[in-house]
Amino acid sequence: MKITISGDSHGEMMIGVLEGFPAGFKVDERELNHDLKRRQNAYGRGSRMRMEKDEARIISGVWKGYTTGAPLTFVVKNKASNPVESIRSVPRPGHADLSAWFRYKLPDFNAYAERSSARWTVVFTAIGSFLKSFLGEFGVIIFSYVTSIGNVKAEKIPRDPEELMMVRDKTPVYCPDLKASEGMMREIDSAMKEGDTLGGTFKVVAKGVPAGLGGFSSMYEKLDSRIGKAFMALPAVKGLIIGSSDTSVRGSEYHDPIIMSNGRVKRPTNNAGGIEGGITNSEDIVVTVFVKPIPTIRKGIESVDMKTLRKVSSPYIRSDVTAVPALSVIGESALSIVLSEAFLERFGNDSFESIRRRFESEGFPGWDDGIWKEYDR
Ligand code: EPS
Repeated sequence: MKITISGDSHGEMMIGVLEGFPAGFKVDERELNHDLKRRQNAYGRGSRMRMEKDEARIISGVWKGYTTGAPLTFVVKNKASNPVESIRSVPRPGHADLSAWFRYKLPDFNAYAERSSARWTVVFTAIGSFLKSFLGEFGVIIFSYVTSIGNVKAEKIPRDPEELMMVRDKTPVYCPDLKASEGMMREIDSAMKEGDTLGGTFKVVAKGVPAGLGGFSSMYEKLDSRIGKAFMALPAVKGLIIGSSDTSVRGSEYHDPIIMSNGRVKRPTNNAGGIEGGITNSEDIVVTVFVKPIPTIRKGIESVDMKTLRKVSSPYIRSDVTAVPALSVIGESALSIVLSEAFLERFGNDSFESIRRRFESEGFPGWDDGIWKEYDR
Protein backbone atom coordinates (compact mmCIF):
# COMPACT_ATOMS: atom_id res chain seq x y z
CA MET A 1 0.00 0.00 0.00
CA LYS A 2 1.28 3.45 -0.85
CA ILE A 3 -0.14 6.90 -0.13
CA THR A 4 0.82 10.12 -1.92
CA ILE A 5 -0.62 13.43 -0.81
CA SER A 6 -0.29 16.56 -2.91
CA GLY A 7 -1.90 19.97 -3.00
CA ASP A 8 -0.97 23.36 -1.57
CA SER A 9 -2.76 24.82 1.42
CA HIS A 10 -4.17 27.63 -0.74
CA GLY A 11 -4.26 25.84 -4.09
CA GLU A 12 -7.36 24.56 -5.83
CA MET A 13 -7.65 21.28 -3.93
CA MET A 14 -5.92 18.72 -1.74
CA ILE A 15 -5.34 15.34 -3.40
CA GLY A 16 -4.53 11.95 -1.93
CA VAL A 17 -3.77 8.79 -3.93
CA LEU A 18 -4.05 5.39 -2.26
CA GLU A 19 -2.37 2.56 -4.17
CA GLY A 20 -2.45 -1.17 -3.39
CA PHE A 21 -5.98 -1.30 -1.95
CA PRO A 22 -7.97 -4.45 -2.90
CA ALA A 23 -10.95 -4.68 -5.25
CA GLY A 24 -14.53 -5.34 -4.20
CA PHE A 25 -14.87 -3.09 -1.15
CA LYS A 26 -18.12 -1.09 -1.02
CA VAL A 27 -17.37 2.61 -0.80
CA ASP A 28 -19.33 4.80 1.62
CA GLU A 29 -18.26 8.45 1.48
CA ARG A 30 -20.51 9.43 4.44
CA GLU A 31 -18.14 7.98 7.05
CA LEU A 32 -15.10 9.86 5.78
CA ASN A 33 -17.02 13.10 5.62
CA HIS A 34 -18.17 12.57 9.20
CA ASP A 35 -14.50 12.40 10.27
CA LEU A 36 -13.64 15.47 8.17
CA LYS A 37 -16.31 17.41 10.08
CA ARG A 38 -14.84 16.23 13.39
CA ARG A 39 -11.39 17.41 12.22
CA GLN A 40 -12.76 20.75 11.08
CA ASN A 41 -15.14 21.61 13.93
CA ALA A 42 -12.92 20.92 16.93
CA TYR A 43 -12.73 23.65 19.60
CA GLY A 44 -9.71 25.94 19.36
CA ARG A 45 -9.54 25.99 15.57
CA GLY A 46 -8.85 29.18 13.63
CA SER A 47 -10.91 31.16 11.13
CA ARG A 48 -9.78 29.05 8.14
CA MET A 49 -11.87 26.17 9.41
CA ARG A 50 -14.97 28.40 9.41
CA MET A 51 -14.37 29.23 5.74
CA GLU A 52 -13.96 25.66 4.52
CA LYS A 53 -16.61 23.04 3.83
CA ASP A 54 -14.36 19.99 3.91
CA GLU A 55 -15.93 17.24 1.85
CA ALA A 56 -13.98 14.40 0.26
CA ARG A 57 -14.83 12.76 -3.04
CA ILE A 58 -13.24 9.63 -4.46
CA ILE A 59 -12.73 10.26 -8.17
CA SER A 60 -10.89 7.14 -9.36
CA GLY A 61 -10.61 3.44 -8.60
CA VAL A 62 -14.34 2.89 -8.02
CA TRP A 63 -16.76 1.05 -10.33
CA LYS A 64 -20.49 0.88 -9.50
CA GLY A 65 -19.77 1.72 -5.88
CA TYR A 66 -16.99 -0.87 -5.38
CA THR A 67 -13.22 -0.45 -5.41
CA THR A 68 -11.50 -1.93 -8.47
CA GLY A 69 -7.95 -2.44 -7.17
CA ALA A 70 -6.79 0.61 -9.15
CA PRO A 71 -5.37 3.68 -7.37
CA LEU A 72 -8.07 5.54 -5.41
CA THR A 73 -7.92 9.32 -5.72
CA PHE A 74 -9.40 11.38 -2.89
CA VAL A 75 -10.00 15.10 -3.44
CA VAL A 76 -11.03 17.89 -1.07
CA LYS A 77 -11.54 21.36 -2.54
CA ASN A 78 -10.01 24.42 -0.85
CA LYS A 79 -12.08 27.56 -0.47
CA ALA A 80 -9.77 29.89 1.47
CA SER A 81 -6.92 31.88 -0.03
CA ASN A 82 -3.66 32.82 1.65
CA PRO A 83 -4.19 35.77 4.02
CA VAL A 84 -0.58 36.93 3.42
CA GLU A 85 0.06 38.62 0.05
CA SER A 86 3.42 40.30 0.58
CA ILE A 87 6.77 38.54 0.65
CA ARG A 88 7.57 37.36 4.18
CA SER A 89 11.17 37.50 5.38
CA VAL A 90 10.56 36.82 9.10
CA PRO A 91 10.44 33.13 10.10
CA ARG A 92 8.09 31.85 12.84
CA PRO A 93 10.04 29.92 15.51
CA GLY A 94 8.78 26.35 15.68
CA HIS A 95 7.34 26.35 12.15
CA ALA A 96 9.13 24.93 9.10
CA ASP A 97 9.93 28.47 7.79
CA LEU A 98 13.60 28.77 8.71
CA SER A 99 14.67 25.14 8.38
CA ALA A 100 12.90 24.82 5.00
CA TRP A 101 14.66 27.97 3.77
CA PHE A 102 18.04 26.47 4.78
CA ARG A 103 17.26 23.63 2.42
CA TYR A 104 15.12 25.03 -0.43
CA LYS A 105 16.35 28.67 -0.62
CA LEU A 106 13.13 30.24 -1.96
CA PRO A 107 13.20 33.88 -0.75
CA ASP A 108 9.66 34.00 0.73
CA PHE A 109 8.70 32.10 3.86
CA ASN A 110 5.09 31.94 2.65
CA ALA A 111 6.16 29.43 0.01
CA TYR A 112 6.96 26.82 2.69
CA ALA A 113 3.73 27.36 4.59
CA GLU A 114 1.87 26.03 1.54
CA ARG A 115 3.16 22.54 2.32
CA SER A 116 4.05 22.71 6.00
CA SER A 117 0.53 23.96 6.78
CA ALA A 118 -1.62 21.35 8.47
CA ARG A 119 -4.02 21.61 5.54
CA TRP A 120 -2.71 18.38 3.94
CA THR A 121 -4.08 16.42 6.89
CA VAL A 122 -7.56 16.90 5.42
CA VAL A 123 -6.98 14.24 2.70
CA PHE A 124 -4.86 12.18 5.08
CA THR A 125 -7.94 12.05 7.34
CA ALA A 126 -10.19 11.12 4.41
CA ILE A 127 -7.91 8.22 3.41
CA GLY A 128 -7.47 7.05 7.01
CA SER A 129 -11.18 7.22 7.61
CA PHE A 130 -11.82 5.12 4.50
CA LEU A 131 -9.32 2.54 5.79
CA LYS A 132 -10.87 2.67 9.26
CA SER A 133 -14.17 1.53 7.75
CA PHE A 134 -12.32 -1.23 5.84
CA LEU A 135 -10.80 -2.51 9.11
CA GLY A 136 -14.24 -2.17 10.73
CA GLU A 137 -15.46 -4.95 8.40
CA PHE A 138 -13.05 -7.26 10.25
CA GLY A 139 -14.15 -6.18 13.72
CA VAL A 140 -11.39 -3.62 14.31
CA ILE A 141 -12.60 -0.48 16.12
CA ILE A 142 -10.35 2.59 16.17
CA PHE A 143 -11.13 5.61 18.31
CA SER A 144 -9.32 8.50 19.96
CA TYR A 145 -9.81 10.95 22.78
CA VAL A 146 -8.07 14.00 24.17
CA THR A 147 -6.34 13.47 27.53
CA SER A 148 -4.87 16.93 28.20
CA ILE A 149 -4.77 20.46 26.84
CA GLY A 150 -2.38 22.92 28.44
CA ASN A 151 -2.59 22.37 32.20
CA VAL A 152 -5.92 20.57 32.20
CA LYS A 153 -5.85 16.79 32.34
CA ALA A 154 -8.69 14.29 31.91
CA GLU A 155 -9.16 12.22 35.03
CA LYS A 156 -12.32 10.16 34.76
CA ILE A 157 -12.33 8.18 31.52
CA PRO A 158 -15.20 5.71 30.99
CA ARG A 159 -13.86 2.18 30.61
CA ASP A 160 -16.54 1.08 28.14
CA PRO A 161 -15.49 2.29 24.64
CA GLU A 162 -19.08 3.01 23.54
CA GLU A 163 -19.75 5.13 26.58
CA LEU A 164 -16.35 6.81 26.15
CA MET A 165 -17.15 7.80 22.55
CA MET A 166 -20.65 8.93 23.48
CA VAL A 167 -19.35 11.27 26.21
CA ARG A 168 -16.42 12.40 24.03
CA ASP A 169 -18.80 13.41 21.23
CA LYS A 170 -20.73 15.67 23.60
CA THR A 171 -17.78 18.07 23.85
CA PRO A 172 -16.02 20.10 21.15
CA VAL A 173 -12.63 19.21 22.70
CA TYR A 174 -13.25 15.46 22.26
CA CYS A 175 -12.38 14.63 25.87
CA PRO A 176 -14.54 11.95 27.56
CA ASP A 177 -14.26 13.67 30.97
CA LEU A 178 -16.94 16.39 30.84
CA LYS A 179 -15.57 18.33 33.82
CA ALA A 180 -12.06 18.37 32.35
CA SER A 181 -13.53 19.33 28.94
CA GLU A 182 -14.97 22.51 30.44
CA GLY A 183 -11.57 23.30 31.96
CA MET A 184 -9.92 22.68 28.58
CA MET A 185 -12.31 25.08 26.85
CA ARG A 186 -11.61 27.75 29.49
CA GLU A 187 -7.88 27.15 28.99
CA ILE A 188 -8.28 27.59 25.21
CA ASP A 189 -10.34 30.78 25.66
CA SER A 190 -7.73 32.23 27.99
CA ALA A 191 -4.83 31.36 25.67
CA MET A 192 -6.77 32.93 22.79
CA LYS A 193 -7.30 36.14 24.77
CA GLU A 194 -3.59 36.29 25.56
CA GLY A 195 -2.68 35.67 21.91
CA ASP A 196 -1.03 32.37 22.84
CA THR A 197 -1.36 28.69 21.88
CA LEU A 198 -1.61 25.31 23.65
CA GLY A 199 -0.31 21.78 23.27
CA GLY A 200 -1.50 18.61 24.94
CA THR A 201 -1.93 14.88 24.63
CA PHE A 202 -4.40 12.43 23.14
CA LYS A 203 -4.80 8.68 22.93
CA VAL A 204 -5.71 6.49 19.99
CA VAL A 205 -6.94 2.95 20.66
CA ALA A 206 -7.48 0.06 18.24
CA LYS A 207 -9.62 -2.81 19.58
CA GLY A 208 -10.14 -6.19 17.95
CA VAL A 209 -6.83 -6.12 16.05
CA PRO A 210 -5.89 -9.64 14.91
CA ALA A 211 -2.68 -11.10 16.30
CA GLY A 212 0.33 -11.42 14.02
CA LEU A 213 0.32 -8.07 12.18
CA GLY A 214 3.73 -6.53 11.60
CA GLY A 215 7.03 -8.35 11.89
CA PHE A 216 10.07 -8.66 14.14
CA SER A 217 12.81 -8.59 11.54
CA SER A 218 13.46 -4.95 10.64
CA MET A 219 12.38 -1.38 11.24
CA TYR A 220 10.31 -1.58 8.03
CA GLU A 221 8.32 -4.54 9.39
CA LYS A 222 8.01 -3.66 13.06
CA LEU A 223 4.54 -2.32 13.69
CA ASP A 224 5.59 -0.04 16.56
CA SER A 225 8.30 1.52 14.39
CA ARG A 226 5.72 2.10 11.63
CA ILE A 227 3.24 3.63 14.08
CA GLY A 228 6.00 5.97 15.28
CA LYS A 229 6.77 7.02 11.72
CA ALA A 230 3.13 7.73 10.84
CA PHE A 231 2.39 9.77 13.97
CA MET A 232 5.67 11.69 13.89
CA ALA A 233 4.80 12.81 10.35
CA LEU A 234 1.77 14.73 11.66
CA PRO A 235 2.22 18.47 12.20
CA ALA A 236 2.97 19.48 15.84
CA VAL A 237 3.42 15.88 17.06
CA LYS A 238 6.60 15.65 19.13
CA GLY A 239 6.46 12.13 20.52
CA LEU A 240 4.43 9.09 21.42
CA ILE A 241 4.28 6.12 23.74
CA ILE A 242 2.83 2.73 22.93
CA GLY A 243 1.24 1.10 25.99
CA SER A 244 2.11 2.07 29.54
CA SER A 245 4.41 5.02 30.23
CA ASP A 246 5.17 3.82 33.77
CA THR A 247 8.84 2.90 33.63
CA SER A 248 9.20 3.28 37.41
CA VAL A 249 7.89 -0.26 37.94
CA ARG A 250 10.06 -3.37 37.70
CA GLY A 251 9.88 -5.84 34.84
CA SER A 252 7.85 -8.32 36.87
CA GLU A 253 5.11 -5.69 37.21
CA TYR A 254 5.47 -4.12 33.77
CA HIS A 255 5.23 -7.21 31.56
CA ASP A 256 1.80 -8.69 30.94
CA PRO A 257 1.49 -12.28 32.21
CA ILE A 258 0.30 -14.95 29.77
CA ILE A 259 -2.60 -16.90 31.24
CA MET A 260 -5.15 -19.49 30.10
CA SER A 261 -8.80 -18.51 30.18
CA ASN A 262 -11.53 -20.81 28.77
CA GLY A 263 -8.97 -22.71 26.70
CA ARG A 264 -7.54 -19.51 25.18
CA VAL A 265 -4.32 -17.65 25.84
CA LYS A 266 -5.09 -14.28 27.42
CA ARG A 267 -3.33 -11.31 28.95
CA PRO A 268 -4.77 -9.94 32.18
CA THR A 269 -2.99 -6.57 31.69
CA ASN A 270 -1.92 -4.63 28.60
CA ASN A 271 1.15 -2.56 29.48
CA ALA A 272 2.67 -3.55 26.13
CA GLY A 273 -0.12 -1.67 24.33
CA GLY A 274 -0.94 -4.57 22.03
CA ILE A 275 2.50 -4.98 20.44
CA GLU A 276 5.35 -7.29 21.47
CA GLY A 277 8.47 -7.65 19.33
CA GLY A 278 6.96 -5.42 16.64
CA ILE A 279 3.96 -7.76 16.15
CA THR A 280 0.37 -7.43 17.37
CA ASN A 281 -0.59 -9.80 20.18
CA SER A 282 -4.39 -9.36 19.82
CA GLU A 283 -4.67 -6.97 22.77
CA ASP A 284 -5.77 -3.34 22.25
CA ILE A 285 -3.22 -1.09 20.59
CA VAL A 286 -2.91 2.01 22.76
CA VAL A 287 -0.94 5.03 21.54
CA THR A 288 -0.45 8.20 23.63
CA VAL A 289 0.60 11.18 21.52
CA PHE A 290 2.31 14.45 22.57
CA VAL A 291 1.44 17.62 20.67
CA LYS A 292 3.38 20.86 20.95
CA PRO A 293 1.63 24.25 21.07
CA ILE A 294 0.99 25.66 17.56
CA PRO A 295 3.97 27.84 16.56
CA THR A 296 2.00 30.72 14.98
CA ILE A 297 1.46 32.95 18.01
CA ARG A 298 -0.40 36.29 18.02
CA LYS A 299 1.70 37.76 20.80
CA GLY A 300 4.86 36.91 18.88
CA ILE A 301 8.24 35.34 19.74
CA GLU A 302 11.69 36.79 19.15
CA SER A 303 12.86 36.25 15.58
CA VAL A 304 15.08 37.85 12.93
CA ASP A 305 14.17 39.58 9.67
CA MET A 306 16.33 37.66 7.20
CA LYS A 307 16.45 40.66 4.83
CA THR A 308 17.82 43.14 7.38
CA LEU A 309 19.17 40.66 9.97
CA ARG A 310 17.49 42.81 12.65
CA LYS A 311 15.70 41.49 15.73
CA VAL A 312 11.89 41.49 15.25
CA SER A 313 8.83 39.78 16.68
CA SER A 314 7.50 36.77 14.72
CA PRO A 315 4.51 37.58 12.48
CA TYR A 316 0.98 36.37 13.16
CA ILE A 317 -0.78 34.58 10.34
CA ARG A 318 -4.27 33.11 10.75
CA SER A 319 -3.92 30.01 12.90
CA ASP A 320 -5.46 27.73 15.55
CA VAL A 321 -5.15 28.20 19.32
CA THR A 322 -4.76 24.46 19.73
CA ALA A 323 -4.76 21.54 17.32
CA VAL A 324 -4.98 18.78 19.94
CA PRO A 325 -8.68 17.84 19.40
CA ALA A 326 -8.30 18.01 15.60
CA LEU A 327 -5.12 15.93 15.82
CA SER A 328 -6.90 13.25 17.82
CA VAL A 329 -9.16 12.71 14.78
CA ILE A 330 -6.16 12.77 12.41
CA GLY A 331 -4.45 10.25 14.73
CA GLU A 332 -7.26 7.73 14.16
CA SER A 333 -6.34 7.94 10.49
CA ALA A 334 -2.62 7.49 11.18
CA LEU A 335 -3.32 4.26 13.08
CA SER A 336 -5.88 3.09 10.50
CA ILE A 337 -3.33 3.56 7.70
CA VAL A 338 -0.56 1.62 9.46
CA LEU A 339 -2.87 -1.19 10.57
CA SER A 340 -4.50 -1.50 7.14
CA GLU A 341 -1.12 -1.76 5.46
CA ALA A 342 -0.01 -4.52 7.87
CA PHE A 343 -3.42 -6.23 7.58
CA LEU A 344 -3.18 -6.36 3.76
CA GLU A 345 0.39 -7.67 3.99
CA ARG A 346 -0.88 -10.54 6.12
CA PHE A 347 -4.18 -11.37 4.41
CA GLY A 348 -3.48 -10.33 0.79
CA ASN A 349 -4.54 -7.28 -1.21
CA ASP A 350 -6.38 -8.84 -4.16
CA SER A 351 -10.13 -9.00 -3.59
CA PHE A 352 -12.16 -8.13 -0.52
CA GLU A 353 -13.95 -11.52 -0.42
CA SER A 354 -10.68 -13.50 -0.75
CA ILE A 355 -9.26 -11.46 2.11
CA ARG A 356 -12.36 -12.12 4.19
CA ARG A 357 -12.06 -15.89 3.53
CA ARG A 358 -8.40 -15.94 4.53
CA PHE A 359 -9.16 -13.87 7.61
CA GLU A 360 -12.01 -16.18 8.67
CA SER A 361 -10.04 -19.38 8.09
CA GLU A 362 -7.28 -18.11 10.37
CA GLY A 363 -8.04 -19.91 13.64
CA PHE A 364 -6.23 -19.77 16.92
CA PRO A 365 -2.97 -21.69 16.28
CA GLY A 366 -2.45 -25.00 18.05
CA TRP A 367 1.09 -26.18 18.89
CA ASP A 368 0.64 -29.45 16.95
CA ASP A 369 -2.03 -28.46 14.41
CA GLY A 370 -0.09 -29.76 11.44
CA ILE A 371 1.36 -26.50 10.13
CA TRP A 372 4.83 -27.62 11.21
CA LYS A 373 4.58 -31.12 9.67
CA GLU A 374 6.66 -30.49 6.58
CA TYR A 375 9.56 -29.34 8.77
CA ASP A 376 9.44 -32.50 10.89
CA ARG A 377 11.33 -34.58 8.39
C1 EPS B 1 -5.34 24.07 8.56
C2 EPS B 1 -5.18 24.98 7.58
C3 EPS B 1 -4.40 26.22 7.80
C4 EPS B 1 -4.47 26.64 9.25
C5 EPS B 1 -4.06 25.52 10.19
C6 EPS B 1 -4.82 24.26 9.93
O1 EPS B 1 -4.96 27.17 6.96
P1 EPS B 1 -4.43 28.69 6.79
O2 EPS B 1 -2.94 28.65 6.87
O3 EPS B 1 -4.95 29.13 5.47
O4 EPS B 1 -5.10 29.45 7.90
O5 EPS B 1 -5.77 27.03 9.61
O6 EPS B 1 -2.70 25.25 9.99
C7 EPS B 1 -1.81 25.62 10.93
C8 EPS B 1 -2.10 25.93 12.16
C9 EPS B 1 -0.43 25.62 10.48
O7 EPS B 1 0.44 25.98 11.29
O8 EPS B 1 -0.22 25.31 9.35
C10 EPS B 1 -6.08 22.79 8.33
O9 EPS B 1 -6.74 22.59 7.28
O10 EPS B 1 -6.03 21.91 9.23
